[in-house]
Amino acid sequence: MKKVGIVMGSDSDLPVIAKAVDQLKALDIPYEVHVYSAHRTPVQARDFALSARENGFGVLIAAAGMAAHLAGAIAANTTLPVIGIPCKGAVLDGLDALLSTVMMPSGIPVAAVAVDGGTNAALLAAQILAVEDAGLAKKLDEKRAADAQKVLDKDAGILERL
Ligand code: RP5
Repeated sequence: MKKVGIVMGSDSDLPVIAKAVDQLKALDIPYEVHVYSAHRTPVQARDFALSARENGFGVLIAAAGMAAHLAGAIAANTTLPVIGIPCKGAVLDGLDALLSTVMMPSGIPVAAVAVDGGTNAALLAAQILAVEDAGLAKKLDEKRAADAQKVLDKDAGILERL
């Protein structure tokens, strides 16, 4: 199976990345994690993106906060699918990172998930890999069914809680 490459702009983004890693582990998807910043280590971020396809990655996740250019900078240097996670910062509640991540110029797409959306980033990466992987697609179907059942169980018990 192709690997998922996860890059965060700072280790302060780790709580968001942990959610993505947990989800990838639950689906037995191989991954690598790196701290590369679009601003503080632009050469390493660029080199990682440029070599990602030949290094066995199938999809990349990039998480950053504030002026969150990481996902865009990664996407500029690869045609692998790139999923951006805008991370909540101290000042603007993640709106800064959300807009920085999602407002990409035509020609360089980034698939942005919600602010701090580590779980969905991993699930979207899994769905991309599952296009060519029937076993992974089955696991995703089973997870959807299990998640739906949890909601149905809550529905069945909701009156008792009122
Ligand atoms: C961004 O700036 C990082 O992705 C992080 O979300 C934010 C703050 O970084 P630190 O100052 O905590 O290293 O580049």
